Amino acid sequence: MFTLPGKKHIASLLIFISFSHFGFSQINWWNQTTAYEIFVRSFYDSNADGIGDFNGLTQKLDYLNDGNANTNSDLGVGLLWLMPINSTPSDHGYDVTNYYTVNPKYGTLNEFKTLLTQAHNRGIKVVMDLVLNHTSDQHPWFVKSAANDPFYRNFYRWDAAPGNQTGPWGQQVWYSKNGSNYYGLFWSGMPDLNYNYQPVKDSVFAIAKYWLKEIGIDGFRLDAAMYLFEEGSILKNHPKTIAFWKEFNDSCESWKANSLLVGEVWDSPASIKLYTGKLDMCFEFNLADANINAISSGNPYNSRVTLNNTKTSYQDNQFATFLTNHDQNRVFDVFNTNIEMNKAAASLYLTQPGVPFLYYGEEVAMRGAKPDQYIRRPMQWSNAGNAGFSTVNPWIALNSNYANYNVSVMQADPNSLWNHYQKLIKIRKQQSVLQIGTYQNIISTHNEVHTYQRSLSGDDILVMVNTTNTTIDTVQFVISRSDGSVGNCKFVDLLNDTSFFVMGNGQYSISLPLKPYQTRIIAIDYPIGITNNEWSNNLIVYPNPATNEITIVQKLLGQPQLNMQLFNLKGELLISKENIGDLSKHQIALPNGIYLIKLSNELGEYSTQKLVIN
Ligand SMILES: [Ca+2]
Ligand SMILES: [Ca+2]
Repeated sequence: MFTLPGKKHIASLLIFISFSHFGFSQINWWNQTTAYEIFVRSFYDSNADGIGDFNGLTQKLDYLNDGNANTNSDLGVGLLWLMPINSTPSDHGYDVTNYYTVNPKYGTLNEFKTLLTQAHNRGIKVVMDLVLNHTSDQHPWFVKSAANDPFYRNFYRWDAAPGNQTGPWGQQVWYSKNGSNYYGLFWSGMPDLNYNYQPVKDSVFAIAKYWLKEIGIDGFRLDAAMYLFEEGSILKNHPKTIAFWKEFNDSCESWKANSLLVGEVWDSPASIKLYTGKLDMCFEFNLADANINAISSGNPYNSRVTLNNTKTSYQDNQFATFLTNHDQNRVFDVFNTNIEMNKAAASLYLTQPGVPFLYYGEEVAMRGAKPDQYIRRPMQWSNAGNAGFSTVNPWIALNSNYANYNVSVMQADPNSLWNHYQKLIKIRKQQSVLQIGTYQNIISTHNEVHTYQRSLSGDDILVMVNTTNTTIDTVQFVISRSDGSVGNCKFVDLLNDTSFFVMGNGQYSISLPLKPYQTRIIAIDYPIGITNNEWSNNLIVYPNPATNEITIVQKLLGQPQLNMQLFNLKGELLISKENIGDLSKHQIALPNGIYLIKLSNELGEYSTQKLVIN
């Protein structure tokens, strides 16, 4: 069969669809987008009280994604994870006092609904943090429980004599109150719910149903998902917890089809694996650490091993990737404010398998190291007063670096981290091979270059990230097309907008330079060799090698008119002629070397041959 770009893509699509029916390749909406984690309190303040709010976020939706694929002024993310929006006495919101109301400092429920509608109008999905392991100690459930209310007493775990049991990381977990003790995994202000008590399960199922069905949220990020059940010394990943999530997921699916459940299981990959097929996906903390470490240490080995392991740990691409989140020191601090390192790390997770989650402000190099409030400071929009976040002093001080590191300044600089993120997100959006393709490490002459191939139904993308601050003159390696097809290929560097041809017959020897921390994302275009079909077998170019004139013959009679194009090995078009007839001569006044001559017709058929001039 001759090679024809249009047909290839139709064929890809058919394979793609049929595979998905047999579970070989999952295509969920969350696999087709990049996500963005937002702390509403710190995103944008619309009413001059120093606190970010729903209306502020609505006003900034066009920054996140304006719904128009042709503009480059937006970041291009398609899924928002909102940190807790429910009523709470705290700044962070992970201690809920009412699961049916929103934090009044963020706005009203109607304002939240407007945000949701406006996001959906732009093709943006929204999931919210759902904190089910514990509540605030000010939640009416706990207040009644502590007061020995007969119905609510068992909503929480009480023990008159718990002994000296400590938590999963050795911390205090039992706190005394009114003559007994309650269990609080994280701190005394956040008592754990008792999931062995059926009314608790019923209550949280009703909450999920409300937000999915009544309000129209697209899913939940599940805080502390491995800690629901405790029994004896089993304080995490209890089999009952795993079973609970399966039942919860099935119910959510019945209330809203294709709703997303993404879990925080901050544990080893072996533990996360327990949730495969129960939750839709979990955050891959191990891979995040390995990718950051690859850039910090200049050695991507752990990242390569971790990525290999994801193939057997999870269903294809069903895990969430990131660099850091709201619980970790910001990545710009981790890299000692080195922008090129930050770019390289961004390149990794945005070209690897999984669903990437970008923590707000990472794209403008926001700084921050713990305590928690310092890694959740106001978004840096511009170098105006209060970084454009608010017209008044914000709820917490801004980062001192906002004058140079903000959306306005960095959007205007084509080499900024912001523009790097924007390009990566756009390339990922355009290339389904990056979203749901397979992953394979490529061995090269330079172990410090993280080199890998993503493949999907005959489409291949090669990624190279230099994890060091050293210039590398040539990185050499050999790759094959995943579908086994042969012929010369055009390699298109999607990030740098350049292309080159590589001659080969199924195996391609690549040799490329890399600057410090440079990324290359290279699409391997369809084979353009002499195709083995009747039409191209009857196209003759001679002499070859040639000196200054070639003759082109189309031997079969009654064929469509031929067009001829001649390229150098960089893919630059040197000569182009249309309707050249069945027998024609062409003067070729070019330096000695190797060229590619492409003959095509109006049916879209084409054949490309190597032409040597000497
Ligand atoms: Ca406000
Ligand atoms: Ca618990």
